[in-house]
Amino acid sequence: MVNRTVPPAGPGPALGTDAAGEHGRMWGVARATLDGNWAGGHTVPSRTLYPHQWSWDSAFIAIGWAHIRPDRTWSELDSLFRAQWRDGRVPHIVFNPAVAGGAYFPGPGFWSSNTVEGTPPVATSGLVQPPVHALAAWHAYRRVPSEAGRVALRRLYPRLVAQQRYLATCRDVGGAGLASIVHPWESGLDNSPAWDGPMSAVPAEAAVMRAYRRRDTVHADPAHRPTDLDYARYVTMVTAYRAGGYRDDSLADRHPFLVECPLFNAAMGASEVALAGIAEAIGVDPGPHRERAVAITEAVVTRLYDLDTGTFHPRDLRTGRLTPARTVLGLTPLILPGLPARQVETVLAEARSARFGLAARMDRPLPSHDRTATDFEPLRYWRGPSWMNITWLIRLGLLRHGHDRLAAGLRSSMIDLVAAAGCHEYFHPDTGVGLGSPAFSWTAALLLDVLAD
Ligand code: 9WN
Repeated sequence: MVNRTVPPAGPGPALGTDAAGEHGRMWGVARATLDGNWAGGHTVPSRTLYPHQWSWDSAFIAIGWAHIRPDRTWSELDSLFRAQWRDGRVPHIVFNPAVAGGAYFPGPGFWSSNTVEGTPPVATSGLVQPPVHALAAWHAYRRVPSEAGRVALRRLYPRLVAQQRYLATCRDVGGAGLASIVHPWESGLDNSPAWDGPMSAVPAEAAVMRAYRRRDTVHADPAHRPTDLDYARYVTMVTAYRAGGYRDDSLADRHPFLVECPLFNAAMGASEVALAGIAEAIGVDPGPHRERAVAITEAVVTRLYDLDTGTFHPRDLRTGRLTPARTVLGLTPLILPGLPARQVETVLAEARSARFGLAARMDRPLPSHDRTATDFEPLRYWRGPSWMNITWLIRLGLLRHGHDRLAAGLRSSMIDLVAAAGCHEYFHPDTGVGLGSPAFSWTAALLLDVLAD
Protein backbone atom coordinates (compact mmCIF):
# COMPACT_ATOMS: atom_id res chain seq x y z
CA MET A 1 0.00 0.00 0.00
CA VAL A 2 1.21 3.52 -0.82
CA ASN A 3 2.34 5.50 2.20
CA ARG A 4 1.03 9.02 1.60
CA THR A 5 2.41 12.01 3.42
CA VAL A 6 -0.98 13.70 3.44
CA PRO A 7 -3.34 11.01 4.68
CA PRO A 8 -6.40 10.35 2.57
CA ALA A 9 -9.91 10.82 3.85
CA GLY A 10 -11.16 7.53 5.22
CA PRO A 11 -13.20 5.05 3.24
CA GLY A 12 -16.44 6.41 4.64
CA PRO A 13 -19.30 4.44 6.03
CA ALA A 14 -20.54 1.21 4.48
CA LEU A 15 -23.88 2.31 3.10
CA GLY A 16 -27.22 0.88 2.16
CA THR A 17 -29.27 3.17 -0.04
CA ASP A 18 -31.68 4.58 2.55
CA ALA A 19 -29.09 4.90 5.27
CA ALA A 20 -26.58 6.64 3.02
CA GLY A 21 -27.45 10.23 3.86
CA GLU A 22 -27.89 9.63 7.57
CA HIS A 23 -24.72 7.58 7.95
CA GLY A 24 -22.80 10.15 5.94
CA ARG A 25 -24.02 12.87 8.29
CA MET A 26 -23.03 10.85 11.33
CA TRP A 27 -19.62 10.15 9.84
CA GLY A 28 -19.15 13.92 9.56
CA VAL A 29 -20.26 14.50 13.17
CA ALA A 30 -17.91 11.81 14.47
CA ARG A 31 -15.03 13.15 12.42
CA ALA A 32 -15.65 16.72 13.63
CA THR A 33 -15.78 15.43 17.23
CA LEU A 34 -12.39 13.75 16.95
CA ASP A 35 -10.89 16.73 15.12
CA GLY A 36 -12.25 19.06 17.80
CA ASN A 37 -10.67 16.95 20.56
CA TRP A 38 -7.33 16.51 18.82
CA ALA A 39 -4.72 18.23 20.99
CA GLY A 40 -1.72 17.75 18.69
CA GLY A 41 -0.16 14.32 19.25
CA HIS A 42 -3.06 12.94 21.28
CA THR A 43 -6.82 13.32 21.65
CA VAL A 44 -8.56 14.42 24.83
CA PRO A 45 -11.63 12.35 25.81
CA SER A 46 -13.55 15.61 26.29
CA ARG A 47 -12.37 19.24 26.17
CA THR A 48 -14.17 20.12 29.40
CA LEU A 49 -14.37 17.06 31.67
CA TYR A 50 -11.14 15.31 30.68
CA PRO A 51 -8.60 17.76 29.22
CA HIS A 52 -5.59 15.39 29.32
CA GLN A 53 -4.75 12.03 27.73
CA TRP A 54 -6.43 8.91 29.18
CA SER A 55 -5.04 5.45 28.66
CA TRP A 56 -7.91 3.23 27.53
CA ASP A 57 -9.65 6.16 25.85
CA SER A 58 -6.60 6.51 23.61
CA ALA A 59 -6.80 2.85 22.61
CA PHE A 60 -10.43 3.23 21.48
CA ILE A 61 -9.71 6.60 19.90
CA ALA A 62 -6.80 5.10 17.92
CA ILE A 63 -9.30 2.68 16.34
CA GLY A 64 -11.43 5.57 15.12
CA TRP A 65 -8.54 7.57 13.69
CA ALA A 66 -7.60 4.58 11.52
CA HIS A 67 -10.65 5.34 9.37
CA ILE A 68 -9.93 9.01 8.76
CA ARG A 69 -6.33 9.84 9.73
CA PRO A 70 -4.32 6.62 10.14
CA ASP A 71 -1.23 8.66 11.04
CA ARG A 72 -3.05 9.82 14.17
CA THR A 73 -3.72 6.23 15.25
CA TRP A 74 -0.01 5.82 15.74
CA SER A 75 0.59 9.32 17.18
CA GLU A 76 -2.09 8.60 19.76
CA LEU A 77 -0.50 5.35 20.90
CA ASP A 78 3.08 6.63 20.63
CA SER A 79 2.18 9.61 22.78
CA LEU A 80 0.67 7.37 25.46
CA PHE A 81 3.51 4.87 25.47
CA ARG A 82 6.12 7.63 25.71
CA ALA A 83 4.72 8.12 29.21
CA GLN A 84 5.19 4.44 30.13
CA TRP A 85 7.01 3.95 33.43
CA ARG A 86 10.24 1.98 33.62
CA ASP A 87 8.42 -0.89 35.35
CA GLY A 88 6.14 -1.21 32.29
CA ARG A 89 3.00 0.38 33.68
CA VAL A 90 1.10 2.62 31.28
CA PRO A 91 -0.37 5.43 33.38
CA HIS A 92 -4.08 6.01 33.22
CA ILE A 93 -3.65 9.78 32.78
CA VAL A 94 -0.84 11.61 30.98
CA PHE A 95 -1.07 15.27 31.97
CA ASN A 96 -0.72 17.91 29.29
CA PRO A 97 1.69 20.52 30.71
CA ALA A 98 -0.06 23.21 28.64
CA VAL A 99 -3.32 22.69 30.57
CA ALA A 100 -3.73 24.43 33.95
CA GLY A 101 -3.05 22.11 36.90
CA GLY A 102 -6.47 22.80 38.42
CA ALA A 103 -8.44 21.94 35.28
CA TYR A 104 -8.95 18.35 36.43
CA PHE A 105 -9.07 16.78 39.87
CA PRO A 106 -6.92 15.00 40.90
CA GLY A 107 -4.30 16.88 38.90
CA PRO A 108 -0.55 16.36 38.47
CA GLY A 109 0.34 17.84 41.87
CA PHE A 110 -1.81 15.28 43.66
CA TRP A 111 -0.18 12.31 41.93
CA SER A 112 3.42 13.66 42.27
CA SER A 113 4.73 11.15 39.73
CA ASN A 114 7.86 13.27 39.35
CA THR A 115 8.99 12.24 42.84
CA VAL A 116 9.04 8.56 41.88
CA GLU A 117 11.99 6.69 40.32
CA GLY A 118 11.55 5.40 36.77
CA THR A 119 8.80 7.80 35.71
CA PRO A 120 8.80 9.78 32.46
CA PRO A 121 9.55 13.51 32.25
CA VAL A 122 5.85 14.26 31.71
CA ALA A 123 3.54 14.19 34.77
CA THR A 124 1.23 11.19 34.98
CA SER A 125 -1.07 9.35 37.37
CA GLY A 126 0.27 6.20 39.05
CA LEU A 127 -2.67 3.91 38.20
CA VAL A 128 -3.40 1.92 35.04
CA GLN A 129 -6.53 1.12 33.03
CA PRO A 130 -7.75 -2.01 31.21
CA PRO A 131 -4.99 -3.12 28.80
CA VAL A 132 -6.95 -2.88 25.56
CA HIS A 133 -4.00 -1.29 23.74
CA ALA A 134 -2.53 -4.27 21.87
CA LEU A 135 -6.08 -5.25 20.91
CA ALA A 136 -6.70 -1.73 19.58
CA ALA A 137 -3.37 -1.42 17.75
CA TRP A 138 -3.89 -4.75 16.00
CA HIS A 139 -7.53 -3.99 15.20
CA ALA A 140 -6.64 -0.55 13.76
CA TYR A 141 -3.82 -2.02 11.67
CA ARG A 142 -5.99 -4.78 10.26
CA ARG A 143 -8.73 -2.30 9.36
CA VAL A 144 -6.32 -0.07 7.45
CA PRO A 145 -3.05 -1.94 6.83
CA SER A 146 -0.05 0.07 5.64
CA GLU A 147 3.71 -0.01 5.76
CA ALA A 148 3.66 2.96 8.15
CA GLY A 149 1.34 0.96 10.37
CA ARG A 150 3.68 -2.02 10.36
CA VAL A 151 6.61 0.21 11.30
CA ALA A 152 4.50 1.61 14.14
CA LEU A 153 3.59 -1.89 15.33
CA ARG A 154 7.27 -2.80 15.37
CA ARG A 155 7.99 0.30 17.46
CA LEU A 156 5.11 -0.34 19.87
CA TYR A 157 5.58 -4.08 20.26
CA PRO A 158 8.25 -4.06 23.03
CA ARG A 159 6.25 -1.46 24.94
CA LEU A 160 3.04 -3.46 24.68
CA VAL A 161 4.93 -6.53 25.86
CA ALA A 162 6.34 -4.59 28.83
CA GLN A 163 2.84 -3.36 29.70
CA GLN A 164 1.53 -6.93 29.79
CA ARG A 165 4.55 -8.17 31.74
CA TYR A 166 4.04 -5.52 34.41
CA LEU A 167 0.42 -6.57 34.88
CA ALA A 168 1.15 -10.29 34.82
CA THR A 169 3.96 -10.06 37.37
CA CYS A 170 3.80 -7.01 39.66
CA ARG A 171 0.00 -7.07 39.75
CA ASP A 172 -0.53 -10.79 40.21
CA VAL A 173 -1.32 -10.27 43.88
CA GLY A 174 -3.60 -13.32 44.05
CA GLY A 175 -0.89 -15.57 42.60
CA ALA A 176 -3.24 -17.28 40.12
CA GLY A 177 -2.10 -15.63 36.89
CA LEU A 178 -4.57 -12.72 36.94
CA ALA A 179 -3.84 -9.02 37.45
CA SER A 180 -5.39 -7.20 40.39
CA ILE A 181 -6.61 -3.65 40.21
CA VAL A 182 -5.78 -1.41 43.16
CA HIS A 183 -8.43 1.24 42.53
CA PRO A 184 -11.86 1.38 40.84
CA TRP A 185 -10.43 3.95 38.39
CA GLU A 186 -8.25 1.13 37.08
CA SER A 187 -11.34 -0.77 35.99
CA GLY A 188 -12.52 2.12 33.79
CA LEU A 189 -16.01 1.55 35.29
CA ASP A 190 -15.32 3.73 38.29
CA ASN A 191 -18.54 3.60 40.31
CA SER A 192 -19.92 0.29 39.06
CA PRO A 193 -21.99 -1.59 41.67
CA ALA A 194 -19.33 -4.28 41.22
CA TRP A 195 -17.09 -2.24 43.54
CA ASP A 196 -19.62 -1.45 46.27
CA GLY A 197 -18.48 -4.30 48.54
CA PRO A 198 -14.71 -3.75 48.27
CA MET A 199 -15.23 0.04 48.38
CA SER A 200 -17.23 -0.14 51.60
CA ALA A 201 -14.18 -1.64 53.31
CA VAL A 202 -12.04 1.40 52.44
CA PRO A 203 -11.99 3.67 55.49
CA ALA A 204 -13.05 7.21 54.52
CA GLU A 205 -15.59 9.91 55.24
CA ALA A 206 -17.13 12.27 52.72
CA ALA A 207 -15.64 15.15 54.76
CA VAL A 208 -12.21 14.19 53.34
CA MET A 209 -13.35 15.99 50.21
CA ARG A 210 -13.52 19.34 52.05
CA ALA A 211 -9.78 19.59 51.48
CA TYR A 212 -10.17 19.26 47.71
CA ARG A 213 -12.12 20.78 44.88
CA ARG A 214 -13.83 18.39 42.49
CA ARG A 215 -13.87 19.67 38.92
CA ASP A 216 -16.08 16.98 37.37
CA THR A 217 -19.20 18.32 39.06
CA VAL A 218 -18.57 21.75 37.52
CA HIS A 219 -18.90 20.27 34.03
CA ALA A 220 -21.36 17.43 34.63
CA ASP A 221 -24.56 17.02 36.65
CA PRO A 222 -23.51 15.86 40.16
CA ALA A 223 -26.50 13.47 40.17
CA HIS A 224 -24.85 11.59 37.29
CA ARG A 225 -21.40 11.40 38.84
CA PRO A 226 -19.82 9.30 41.62
CA THR A 227 -20.73 10.65 45.06
CA ASP A 228 -18.50 12.62 47.44
CA LEU A 229 -18.14 9.50 49.58
CA ASP A 230 -16.94 7.62 46.49
CA TYR A 231 -14.42 10.39 45.86
CA ALA A 232 -13.26 10.36 49.49
CA ARG A 233 -12.48 6.67 49.06
CA TYR A 234 -10.85 7.21 45.67
CA VAL A 235 -8.56 9.81 47.23
CA THR A 236 -7.80 7.58 50.23
CA MET A 237 -6.78 4.69 47.97
CA VAL A 238 -4.51 6.84 45.82
CA THR A 239 -2.96 8.38 48.92
CA ALA A 240 -2.17 4.89 50.28
CA TYR A 241 -0.67 3.73 46.97
CA ARG A 242 1.29 6.96 46.53
CA ALA A 243 2.69 6.72 50.08
CA GLY A 244 4.29 3.42 49.06
CA GLY A 245 5.87 5.08 46.01
CA TYR A 246 3.31 3.29 43.79
CA ARG A 247 5.27 0.09 44.41
CA ASP A 248 3.44 -3.20 44.14
CA ASP A 249 5.40 -5.38 46.59
CA SER A 250 3.39 -6.65 49.57
CA LEU A 251 0.19 -4.99 48.39
CA ALA A 252 -1.78 -7.77 50.06
CA ASP A 253 -0.45 -6.63 53.45
CA ARG A 254 -1.07 -2.94 53.06
CA HIS A 255 -3.49 -1.93 50.31
CA PRO A 256 -7.22 -1.48 51.09
CA PHE A 257 -8.61 -2.38 47.64
CA LEU A 258 -7.46 -5.42 45.63
CA VAL A 259 -9.77 -6.94 43.07
CA GLU A 260 -9.47 -9.26 40.06
CA CYS A 261 -11.78 -7.72 37.44
CA PRO A 262 -13.24 -9.80 34.58
CA LEU A 263 -12.96 -7.02 32.01
CA PHE A 264 -9.43 -6.07 32.97
CA ASN A 265 -8.23 -9.65 32.77
CA ALA A 266 -10.21 -10.47 29.63
CA ALA A 267 -8.55 -7.42 28.03
CA MET A 268 -5.17 -8.74 29.15
CA GLY A 269 -5.91 -12.13 27.55
CA ALA A 270 -7.35 -10.63 24.35
CA SER A 271 -4.28 -8.42 24.10
CA GLU A 272 -2.05 -11.50 24.20
CA VAL A 273 -4.05 -12.84 21.24
CA ALA A 274 -3.50 -9.50 19.48
CA LEU A 275 0.20 -9.55 20.36
CA ALA A 276 0.47 -12.95 18.68
CA GLY A 277 -0.90 -11.33 15.51
CA ILE A 278 1.42 -8.36 15.83
CA ALA A 279 4.40 -10.64 16.47
CA GLU A 280 3.69 -12.56 13.28
CA ALA A 281 3.29 -9.35 11.29
CA ILE A 282 6.70 -8.11 12.38
CA GLY A 283 8.53 -11.45 12.24
CA VAL A 284 8.66 -12.36 15.95
CA ASP A 285 7.67 -15.72 17.51
CA PRO A 286 3.95 -15.54 18.39
CA GLY A 287 4.04 -18.77 20.42
CA PRO A 288 4.56 -17.31 23.91
CA HIS A 289 1.66 -14.88 23.40
CA ARG A 290 -0.65 -17.72 22.41
CA GLU A 291 0.38 -19.68 25.49
CA ARG A 292 -0.24 -16.71 27.76
CA ALA A 293 -3.66 -16.10 26.17
CA VAL A 294 -4.63 -19.70 26.95
CA ALA A 295 -3.37 -19.44 30.53
CA ILE A 296 -5.18 -16.15 31.19
CA THR A 297 -8.41 -17.49 29.70
CA GLU A 298 -8.21 -20.55 31.97
CA ALA A 299 -7.54 -18.37 35.01
CA VAL A 300 -10.45 -16.03 34.17
CA VAL A 301 -12.77 -19.03 34.03
CA THR A 302 -11.38 -20.71 37.14
CA ARG A 303 -11.26 -17.59 39.30
CA LEU A 304 -14.07 -15.35 38.07
CA TYR A 305 -16.88 -17.53 36.69
CA ASP A 306 -19.79 -18.22 38.99
CA LEU A 307 -21.60 -21.51 38.36
CA ASP A 308 -24.72 -20.24 40.11
CA THR A 309 -25.20 -17.04 38.11
CA GLY A 310 -23.62 -18.35 34.88
CA THR A 311 -21.70 -15.12 34.46
CA PHE A 312 -18.40 -13.56 35.52
CA HIS A 313 -17.86 -11.51 38.67
CA PRO A 314 -14.88 -9.65 40.14
CA ARG A 315 -13.03 -11.43 42.95
CA ASP A 316 -12.34 -9.33 46.02
CA LEU A 317 -8.95 -10.47 47.32
CA ARG A 318 -9.69 -8.99 50.75
CA THR A 319 -12.60 -11.38 51.34
CA GLY A 320 -11.63 -14.06 48.82
CA ARG A 321 -15.21 -13.92 47.47
CA LEU A 322 -16.80 -12.95 44.17
CA THR A 323 -18.73 -9.68 44.35
CA PRO A 324 -22.45 -10.38 43.87
CA ALA A 325 -23.67 -7.60 41.50
CA ARG A 326 -24.52 -8.76 37.97
CA THR A 327 -22.95 -5.93 36.01
CA VAL A 328 -22.00 -5.71 32.35
CA LEU A 329 -18.43 -6.56 33.40
CA GLY A 330 -19.65 -10.15 33.61
CA LEU A 331 -20.27 -10.31 29.86
CA THR A 332 -16.91 -8.97 28.74
CA PRO A 333 -14.89 -12.25 28.82
CA LEU A 334 -16.65 -12.92 25.50
CA ILE A 335 -13.75 -11.00 23.93
CA LEU A 336 -11.53 -14.00 24.72
CA PRO A 337 -11.52 -16.14 21.55
CA GLY A 338 -10.71 -19.24 23.61
CA LEU A 339 -13.57 -18.86 26.09
CA PRO A 340 -15.05 -22.39 26.45
CA ALA A 341 -18.43 -23.05 24.81
CA ARG A 342 -20.13 -23.63 28.18
CA GLN A 343 -19.22 -20.14 29.41
CA VAL A 344 -20.13 -18.55 26.08
CA GLU A 345 -23.54 -20.19 26.28
CA THR A 346 -24.39 -19.11 29.82
CA VAL A 347 -23.00 -15.59 29.39
CA LEU A 348 -25.17 -15.25 26.28
CA ALA A 349 -28.18 -16.33 28.32
CA GLU A 350 -27.29 -13.66 30.87
CA ALA A 351 -26.89 -11.04 28.13
CA ARG A 352 -30.23 -11.99 26.53
CA SER A 353 -32.09 -11.96 29.82
CA ALA A 354 -34.20 -9.01 31.01
CA ARG A 355 -31.09 -7.86 32.86
CA PHE A 356 -29.32 -6.73 29.69
CA GLY A 357 -31.81 -7.21 26.85
CA LEU A 358 -29.34 -8.29 24.15
CA ALA A 359 -31.25 -9.14 20.95
CA ALA A 360 -30.87 -9.14 17.19
CA ARG A 361 -33.19 -6.12 17.34
CA MET A 362 -32.53 -4.24 20.55
CA ASP A 363 -35.46 -2.28 21.94
CA ARG A 364 -33.14 -0.42 24.33
CA PRO A 365 -29.36 0.04 24.49
CA LEU A 366 -27.15 -2.31 26.48
CA PRO A 367 -27.01 -1.05 30.10
CA SER A 368 -23.88 -1.07 32.26
CA HIS A 369 -25.74 -2.73 35.12
CA ASP A 370 -28.53 -5.27 35.56
CA ARG A 371 -31.67 -3.25 34.82
CA THR A 372 -33.76 -5.44 37.11
CA ALA A 373 -31.54 -4.75 40.14
CA THR A 374 -32.77 -2.49 42.93
CA ASP A 375 -29.55 -0.45 42.75
CA PHE A 376 -29.86 0.17 38.99
CA GLU A 377 -29.51 3.93 38.43
CA PRO A 378 -30.22 4.95 34.84
CA LEU A 379 -28.49 8.33 35.13
CA ARG A 380 -25.47 7.65 37.32
CA TYR A 381 -22.42 6.98 35.21
CA TRP A 382 -21.48 3.26 35.37
CA ARG A 383 -24.48 2.22 37.49
CA GLY A 384 -26.91 1.87 34.58
CA PRO A 385 -26.19 4.11 31.57
CA SER A 386 -25.13 2.66 28.24
CA TRP A 387 -21.57 3.19 26.99
CA MET A 388 -20.19 2.79 23.47
CA ASN A 389 -16.86 1.23 24.42
CA ILE A 390 -18.43 -1.60 26.40
CA THR A 391 -21.02 -2.19 23.68
CA TRP A 392 -18.21 -2.25 21.09
CA LEU A 393 -16.22 -4.81 23.13
CA ILE A 394 -19.21 -7.09 23.62
CA ARG A 395 -20.04 -6.83 19.93
CA LEU A 396 -16.46 -7.88 19.18
CA GLY A 397 -16.89 -10.83 21.53
CA LEU A 398 -20.12 -11.89 19.83
CA LEU A 399 -18.41 -11.76 16.43
CA ARG A 400 -15.52 -13.82 17.80
CA HIS A 401 -17.92 -16.55 18.88
CA GLY A 402 -19.96 -16.52 15.67
CA HIS A 403 -23.07 -14.72 16.98
CA ASP A 404 -23.35 -12.38 14.03
CA ARG A 405 -27.06 -11.59 14.37
CA LEU A 406 -26.71 -10.51 17.97
CA ALA A 407 -23.60 -8.52 17.04
CA ALA A 408 -25.63 -6.79 14.33
CA GLY A 409 -28.22 -5.90 16.98
CA LEU A 410 -25.56 -4.12 19.01
CA ARG A 411 -24.18 -2.39 15.92
CA SER A 412 -27.62 -0.97 15.04
CA SER A 413 -28.15 0.04 18.64
CA MET A 414 -24.85 1.99 18.67
CA ILE A 415 -25.71 3.75 15.42
CA ASP A 416 -29.26 4.57 16.56
CA LEU A 417 -27.99 6.05 19.82
CA VAL A 418 -25.63 8.47 18.13
CA ALA A 419 -28.10 9.24 15.33
CA ALA A 420 -30.59 10.47 17.89
CA ALA A 421 -28.35 11.96 20.55
CA GLY A 422 -24.93 12.75 19.05
CA CYS A 423 -21.49 11.70 20.31
CA HIS A 424 -22.34 11.76 24.00
CA GLU A 425 -20.21 10.21 26.71
CA TYR A 426 -22.98 7.82 27.83
CA PHE A 427 -26.67 7.33 27.21
CA HIS A 428 -29.83 6.81 29.21
CA PRO A 429 -30.35 3.03 29.07
CA ASP A 430 -34.12 3.31 28.59
CA THR A 431 -34.66 6.45 26.52
CA GLY A 432 -31.28 6.74 24.75
CA VAL A 433 -31.00 10.40 25.78
CA GLY A 434 -27.37 11.61 25.61
CA LEU A 435 -25.67 12.20 28.97
CA GLY A 436 -22.31 13.53 30.18
CA SER A 437 -19.96 15.22 27.74
CA PRO A 438 -21.73 15.96 24.42
CA ALA A 439 -18.55 15.60 22.33
CA PHE A 440 -16.88 12.47 23.61
CA SER A 441 -13.99 10.99 21.68
CA TRP A 442 -14.40 7.22 22.11
CA THR A 443 -18.08 7.46 21.17
CA ALA A 444 -17.07 9.17 17.90
CA ALA A 445 -14.16 6.81 17.26
CA LEU A 446 -16.09 3.59 17.80
CA LEU A 447 -19.03 4.89 15.80
CA LEU A 448 -16.66 5.35 12.85
CA ASP A 449 -15.46 1.78 13.30
CA VAL A 450 -18.94 0.27 13.24
CA LEU A 451 -20.11 2.53 10.42
CA ALA A 452 -17.14 1.38 8.34
CA ASP A 453 -18.19 -2.26 8.68
C1 9WN B 1 -11.15 8.85 36.13
C2 9WN B 1 -11.84 9.51 30.66
C3 9WN B 1 -12.19 8.60 31.82
C4 9WN B 1 -12.51 7.17 31.39
C5 9WN B 1 -13.11 6.33 32.51
C6 9WN B 1 -14.28 7.09 33.10
C7 9WN B 1 -13.84 8.47 33.58
C8 9WN B 1 -12.21 9.42 35.18
C9 9WN B 1 -13.11 10.39 35.92
O1 9WN B 1 -13.30 9.20 32.50
O2 9WN B 1 -12.91 8.30 34.63
O3 9WN B 1 -10.21 8.11 35.40
O4 9WN B 1 -12.65 11.48 36.26
O5 9WN B 1 -14.29 10.06 36.17
O6 9WN B 1 -14.87 6.38 34.13
O7 9WN B 1 -13.50 5.08 32.02
O8 9WN B 1 -11.35 6.55 30.93
O9 9WN B 1 -12.82 9.42 29.67
